[in-house]
Amino acid sequence: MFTLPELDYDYSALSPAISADIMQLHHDKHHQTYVDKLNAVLQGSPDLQNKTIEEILTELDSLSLSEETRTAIRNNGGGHYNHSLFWKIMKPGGSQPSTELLGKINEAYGDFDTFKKNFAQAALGVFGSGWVWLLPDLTITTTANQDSPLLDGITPVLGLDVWEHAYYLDYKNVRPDYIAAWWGVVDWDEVSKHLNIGSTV
Ligand code: MN3
Repeated sequence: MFTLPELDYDYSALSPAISADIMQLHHDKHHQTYVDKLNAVLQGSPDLQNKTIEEILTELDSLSLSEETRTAIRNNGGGHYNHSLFWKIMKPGGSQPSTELLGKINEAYGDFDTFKKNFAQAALGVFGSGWVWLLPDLTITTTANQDSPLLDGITPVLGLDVWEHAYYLDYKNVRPDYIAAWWGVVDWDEVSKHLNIGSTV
């Protein structure tokens, strides 16, 4: 059975970038619902119950399941995995990218601001609900709904939730302001960890 992971910080700790109201609703209601629905659908698939969520999503296309079950796992398992990563790559006050990580980003994008502009542009290009991701090769991609890059066998290193439930209470429909504020709570040391590179600034 999957469980809702505890946050490493208080609901109010990411404010004003993300308010306590959003964090509580997002974690306690939205994420909990993905976990509950995932567990409910796995009741009918005992062979999947000992797998990690990463394994389930990576193998999903090749598993012998009804389309209804596959879709329910894709949505709710994706929701569980995506949000679990999202909470981890944020921390109060954020952190700066290490010299090594910055070097890699500069190599790929020219400079950090250009990277951020590209990432924000991708986030603004998500029509409706979805996510924007940074992948291990430092490319940026987006997914719809709760689809995870893991469905393609790729473990993301950074993700931004651009569903309206992630920002509407604080920013109404102004997604660019949410994205701009979110940079201030990104924990780049955690991103470095996912990339297996040093986290010393
Ligand atoms: Mn969400």
